[in-house]
Amino acid sequence: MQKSIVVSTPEAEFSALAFKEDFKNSIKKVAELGFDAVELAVRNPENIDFEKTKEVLKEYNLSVPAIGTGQAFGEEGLSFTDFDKDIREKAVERIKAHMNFSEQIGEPQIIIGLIRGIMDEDQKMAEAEKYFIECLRHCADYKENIILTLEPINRYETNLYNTIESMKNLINKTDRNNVKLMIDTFHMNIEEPNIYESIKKSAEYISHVHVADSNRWAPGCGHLDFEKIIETLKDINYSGALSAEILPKPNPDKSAELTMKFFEKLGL
Ligand SMILES: [Mn+2]
Repeated sequence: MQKSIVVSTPEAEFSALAFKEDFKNSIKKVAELGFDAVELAVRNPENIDFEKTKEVLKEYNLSVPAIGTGQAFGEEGLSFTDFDKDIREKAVERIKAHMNFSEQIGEPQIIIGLIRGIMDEDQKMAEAEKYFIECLRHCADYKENIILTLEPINRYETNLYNTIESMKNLINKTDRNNVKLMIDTFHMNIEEPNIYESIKKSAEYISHVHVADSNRWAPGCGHLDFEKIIETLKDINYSGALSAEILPKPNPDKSAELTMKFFEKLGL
Protein backbone atom coordinates (compact mmCIF):
# COMPACT_ATOMS: atom_id res chain seq x y z
CA MET A 1 0.00 0.00 0.00
CA GLN A 2 1.29 3.43 -0.92
CA LYS A 3 1.78 6.02 1.79
CA SER A 4 -0.05 9.11 0.62
CA ILE A 5 -1.25 12.49 1.90
CA VAL A 6 -3.64 15.11 0.56
CA VAL A 7 -2.13 18.33 -0.75
CA SER A 8 -4.11 21.15 -2.21
CA THR A 9 -3.17 22.70 -5.54
CA PRO A 10 -2.54 26.43 -5.21
CA GLU A 11 -5.99 27.74 -6.15
CA ALA A 12 -7.85 25.89 -3.45
CA GLU A 13 -8.92 26.26 0.16
CA PHE A 14 -10.09 23.38 2.30
CA SER A 15 -9.85 22.66 5.99
CA ALA A 16 -8.97 18.95 5.94
CA LEU A 17 -5.55 19.37 4.36
CA ALA A 18 -2.11 19.03 5.73
CA PHE A 19 -0.66 21.89 3.72
CA LYS A 20 -2.10 24.94 2.05
CA GLU A 21 0.68 27.23 0.91
CA ASP A 22 3.30 26.95 -1.76
CA PHE A 23 2.65 23.85 -3.83
CA LYS A 24 6.23 23.00 -4.69
CA ASN A 25 7.36 23.39 -1.10
CA SER A 26 4.53 21.18 0.11
CA ILE A 27 5.44 18.50 -2.42
CA LYS A 28 9.08 18.71 -1.37
CA LYS A 29 8.16 18.26 2.30
CA VAL A 30 5.93 15.31 1.51
CA ALA A 31 8.70 13.61 -0.47
CA GLU A 32 11.33 14.29 2.19
CA LEU A 33 9.12 12.84 4.89
CA GLY A 34 9.04 9.58 2.91
CA PHE A 35 5.58 9.52 1.35
CA ASP A 36 5.21 7.56 -1.91
CA ALA A 37 2.30 9.51 -3.24
CA VAL A 38 0.30 12.67 -2.99
CA GLU A 39 -3.44 13.06 -3.48
CA LEU A 40 -4.19 16.39 -5.11
CA ALA A 41 -7.22 18.41 -4.05
CA VAL A 42 -8.22 20.45 -7.07
CA ARG A 43 -11.05 22.96 -7.22
CA ASN A 44 -10.77 23.92 -10.86
CA PRO A 45 -8.19 22.22 -13.10
CA GLU A 46 -8.52 25.08 -15.59
CA ASN A 47 -6.55 27.25 -13.17
CA ILE A 48 -3.67 24.79 -12.98
CA ASP A 49 -0.51 24.60 -15.03
CA PHE A 50 -0.51 20.89 -16.01
CA GLU A 51 3.10 20.87 -17.19
CA LYS A 52 4.43 22.56 -14.09
CA THR A 53 2.47 20.24 -11.83
CA LYS A 54 3.79 17.21 -13.70
CA GLU A 55 7.34 18.55 -13.48
CA VAL A 56 7.16 19.06 -9.70
CA LEU A 57 5.69 15.58 -9.16
CA LYS A 58 8.39 14.06 -11.33
CA GLU A 59 11.16 15.99 -9.60
CA TYR A 60 10.11 14.55 -6.24
CA ASN A 61 9.11 11.16 -7.62
CA LEU A 62 5.58 11.15 -6.22
CA SER A 63 2.62 9.43 -7.83
CA VAL A 64 -0.96 10.69 -7.58
CA PRO A 65 -3.36 7.94 -6.49
CA ALA A 66 -6.45 10.12 -6.82
CA ILE A 67 -7.68 13.64 -7.36
CA GLY A 68 -10.09 15.26 -4.91
CA THR A 69 -12.89 17.49 -6.16
CA GLY A 70 -14.86 18.50 -3.04
CA GLN A 71 -13.84 22.14 -3.23
CA ALA A 72 -15.94 22.62 -6.35
CA PHE A 73 -18.97 22.04 -4.11
CA GLY A 74 -17.58 23.67 -0.97
CA GLU A 75 -16.58 26.89 -2.64
CA GLU A 76 -18.73 27.10 -5.75
CA GLY A 77 -21.78 25.02 -4.90
CA LEU A 78 -21.46 22.73 -7.93
CA SER A 79 -23.44 19.56 -7.31
CA PHE A 80 -24.68 16.42 -9.07
CA THR A 81 -28.04 16.51 -7.25
CA ASP A 82 -28.99 20.19 -7.43
CA PHE A 83 -32.58 21.02 -8.51
CA ASP A 84 -31.11 23.39 -11.05
CA LYS A 85 -30.16 21.62 -14.28
CA ASP A 86 -27.67 24.34 -15.06
CA ILE A 87 -25.74 23.70 -11.85
CA ARG A 88 -25.75 19.94 -12.47
CA GLU A 89 -24.38 20.49 -15.96
CA LYS A 90 -21.66 22.76 -14.61
CA ALA A 91 -20.76 20.09 -12.05
CA VAL A 92 -20.48 17.48 -14.83
CA GLU A 93 -18.32 19.81 -16.92
CA ARG A 94 -16.07 20.39 -13.91
CA ILE A 95 -15.60 16.69 -13.25
CA LYS A 96 -14.81 16.18 -16.94
CA ALA A 97 -12.11 18.84 -16.53
CA HIS A 98 -10.79 16.89 -13.55
CA MET A 99 -10.77 13.76 -15.72
CA ASN A 100 -8.76 15.59 -18.38
CA PHE A 101 -6.30 16.78 -15.76
CA SER A 102 -6.06 13.29 -14.31
CA GLU A 103 -5.35 11.82 -17.72
CA GLN A 104 -2.69 14.48 -18.39
CA ILE A 105 -0.75 13.62 -15.28
CA GLY A 106 -1.21 9.92 -15.98
CA GLU A 107 -3.10 8.96 -12.85
CA PRO A 108 -6.61 7.87 -13.60
CA GLN A 109 -8.82 8.27 -10.55
CA ILE A 110 -11.26 11.01 -9.53
CA ILE A 111 -12.92 11.22 -6.14
CA ILE A 112 -16.64 11.92 -6.10
CA GLY A 113 -17.22 13.16 -2.56
CA LEU A 114 -19.08 16.30 -1.62
CA ILE A 115 -19.80 17.12 -5.26
CA ARG A 116 -22.78 14.74 -4.84
CA GLY A 117 -24.35 17.70 -3.01
CA ILE A 118 -26.73 17.86 -0.07
CA MET A 119 -30.37 16.93 -0.54
CA ASP A 120 -32.72 19.89 -0.33
CA GLU A 121 -35.55 19.77 2.26
CA ASP A 122 -38.16 19.70 -0.53
CA GLN A 123 -36.32 17.10 -2.55
CA LYS A 124 -37.15 13.41 -2.59
CA MET A 125 -34.39 10.81 -2.36
CA ALA A 126 -35.54 9.25 -5.64
CA GLU A 127 -35.07 12.55 -7.45
CA ALA A 128 -31.63 13.20 -5.95
CA GLU A 129 -30.57 9.68 -6.89
CA LYS A 130 -31.87 10.02 -10.44
CA TYR A 131 -29.83 13.20 -10.92
CA PHE A 132 -26.76 11.66 -9.30
CA ILE A 133 -26.86 8.59 -11.56
CA GLU A 134 -27.40 10.74 -14.66
CA CYS A 135 -24.37 12.90 -13.86
CA LEU A 136 -22.22 9.90 -12.97
CA ARG A 137 -23.04 8.13 -16.23
CA HIS A 138 -22.22 11.25 -18.25
CA CYS A 139 -18.81 11.44 -16.60
CA ALA A 140 -18.14 7.69 -16.62
CA ASP A 141 -18.92 7.47 -20.34
CA TYR A 142 -16.79 10.54 -21.11
CA LYS A 143 -13.58 8.62 -20.35
CA GLU A 144 -13.87 4.93 -19.59
CA ASN A 145 -10.18 4.71 -18.66
CA ILE A 146 -10.67 7.07 -15.71
CA ILE A 147 -12.15 5.71 -12.48
CA LEU A 148 -14.73 7.69 -10.56
CA THR A 149 -14.40 6.61 -6.95
CA LEU A 150 -17.43 7.37 -4.78
CA GLU A 151 -17.01 8.29 -1.14
CA PRO A 152 -19.59 7.63 1.58
CA ILE A 153 -19.53 10.75 3.80
CA ASN A 154 -20.89 11.03 7.33
CA ARG A 155 -24.33 12.45 8.17
CA TYR A 156 -22.97 15.72 9.60
CA GLU A 157 -21.56 16.73 6.21
CA THR A 158 -24.26 15.50 3.82
CA ASN A 159 -27.62 13.71 3.93
CA LEU A 160 -26.82 11.66 0.82
CA TYR A 161 -25.02 8.28 0.88
CA ASN A 162 -23.57 8.18 4.38
CA THR A 163 -22.94 4.43 4.54
CA ILE A 164 -20.91 2.05 2.43
CA GLU A 165 -24.00 -0.10 1.85
CA SER A 166 -26.00 2.82 0.43
CA MET A 167 -23.11 3.77 -1.84
CA LYS A 168 -22.68 0.22 -3.11
CA ASN A 169 -26.37 0.17 -4.05
CA LEU A 170 -25.90 3.42 -5.93
CA ILE A 171 -22.82 2.04 -7.71
CA ASN A 172 -24.77 -1.05 -8.77
CA LYS A 173 -27.62 1.08 -10.09
CA THR A 174 -25.21 3.33 -12.00
CA ASP A 175 -23.95 0.22 -13.78
CA ARG A 176 -20.63 1.45 -15.14
CA ASN A 177 -17.36 -0.47 -14.81
CA ASN A 178 -15.33 2.65 -14.03
CA VAL A 179 -17.50 3.69 -11.07
CA LYS A 180 -15.96 2.39 -7.83
CA LEU A 181 -16.04 2.89 -4.08
CA MET A 182 -13.61 4.63 -1.78
CA ILE A 183 -13.66 4.45 1.98
CA ASP A 184 -12.63 6.97 4.63
CA THR A 185 -11.83 5.78 8.15
CA PHE A 186 -13.13 9.02 9.72
CA HIS A 187 -16.56 8.63 8.07
CA MET A 188 -16.64 4.87 8.68
CA ASN A 189 -16.09 5.43 12.39
CA ILE A 190 -19.32 7.49 12.48
CA GLU A 191 -21.49 5.48 10.09
CA GLU A 192 -20.46 1.84 9.88
CA PRO A 193 -21.84 -0.72 12.33
CA ASN A 194 -18.54 -2.63 12.04
CA ILE A 195 -15.67 -1.08 10.10
CA TYR A 196 -13.89 -4.39 9.41
CA GLU A 197 -16.99 -6.24 8.24
CA SER A 198 -17.92 -3.31 5.96
CA ILE A 199 -14.46 -3.44 4.38
CA LYS A 200 -14.60 -7.22 3.93
CA LYS A 201 -18.01 -7.03 2.29
CA SER A 202 -16.78 -4.39 -0.19
CA ALA A 203 -13.56 -5.95 -1.42
CA GLU A 204 -14.35 -5.85 -5.12
CA TYR A 205 -15.64 -2.26 -4.97
CA ILE A 206 -12.81 -0.45 -3.15
CA SER A 207 -10.38 1.56 -5.28
CA HIS A 208 -9.10 4.15 -2.81
CA VAL A 209 -8.75 4.72 0.95
CA HIS A 210 -8.67 7.90 3.05
CA VAL A 211 -7.16 7.61 6.50
CA ALA A 212 -7.78 9.98 9.39
CA ASP A 213 -8.28 9.14 13.03
CA SER A 214 -11.58 9.44 14.95
CA ASN A 215 -10.94 13.16 15.55
CA ARG A 216 -9.73 13.69 11.96
CA TRP A 217 -6.20 14.25 13.21
CA ALA A 218 -3.34 12.14 11.82
CA PRO A 219 -3.75 8.37 12.24
CA GLY A 220 -2.57 7.45 15.73
CA CYS A 221 -3.95 10.63 17.32
CA GLY A 222 -7.42 9.27 18.07
CA HIS A 223 -9.00 5.96 19.03
CA LEU A 224 -9.32 4.06 15.73
CA ASP A 225 -7.62 0.66 15.57
CA PHE A 226 -5.46 1.15 12.48
CA GLU A 227 -3.56 -2.08 12.97
CA LYS A 228 -6.80 -3.96 12.52
CA ILE A 229 -7.92 -1.73 9.65
CA ILE A 230 -4.64 -2.33 7.79
CA GLU A 231 -4.84 -6.04 8.50
CA THR A 232 -8.37 -6.12 7.05
CA LEU A 233 -7.26 -4.22 3.95
CA LYS A 234 -4.43 -6.73 3.51
CA ASP A 235 -6.92 -9.58 3.91
CA ILE A 236 -8.96 -8.27 0.97
CA ASN A 237 -5.73 -7.77 -1.06
CA TYR A 238 -6.11 -4.00 -1.26
CA SER A 239 -2.94 -2.65 -2.86
CA GLY A 240 -3.82 1.00 -3.52
CA ALA A 241 -3.01 4.08 -1.49
CA LEU A 242 -3.65 5.01 2.10
CA SER A 243 -4.15 8.69 1.72
CA ALA A 244 -4.14 10.88 4.84
CA GLU A 245 -6.96 13.40 4.66
CA ILE A 246 -6.46 15.09 7.98
CA LEU A 247 -6.80 18.36 9.84
CA PRO A 248 -3.57 20.37 9.86
CA LYS A 249 -3.26 19.91 13.64
CA PRO A 250 -1.39 20.78 15.77
CA ASN A 251 0.13 22.44 12.70
CA PRO A 252 0.51 21.42 9.03
CA ASP A 253 4.11 20.13 9.23
CA LYS A 254 3.54 18.24 12.45
CA SER A 255 0.35 16.59 11.14
CA ALA A 256 2.28 15.19 8.15
CA GLU A 257 5.15 14.05 10.39
CA LEU A 258 2.75 12.32 12.78
CA THR A 259 1.13 10.56 9.83
CA MET A 260 4.44 9.28 8.51
CA LYS A 261 5.66 8.17 11.94
CA PHE A 262 2.47 6.21 12.41
CA PHE A 263 2.64 4.65 8.93
CA GLU A 264 6.16 3.49 9.79
CA LYS A 265 5.02 2.14 13.14
CA LEU A 266 2.41 0.11 11.26
CA GLY A 267 5.19 -1.34 9.10
CA LEU A 268 4.00 0.29 5.88
MN1 LIG B 1 -12.43 11.59 2.74
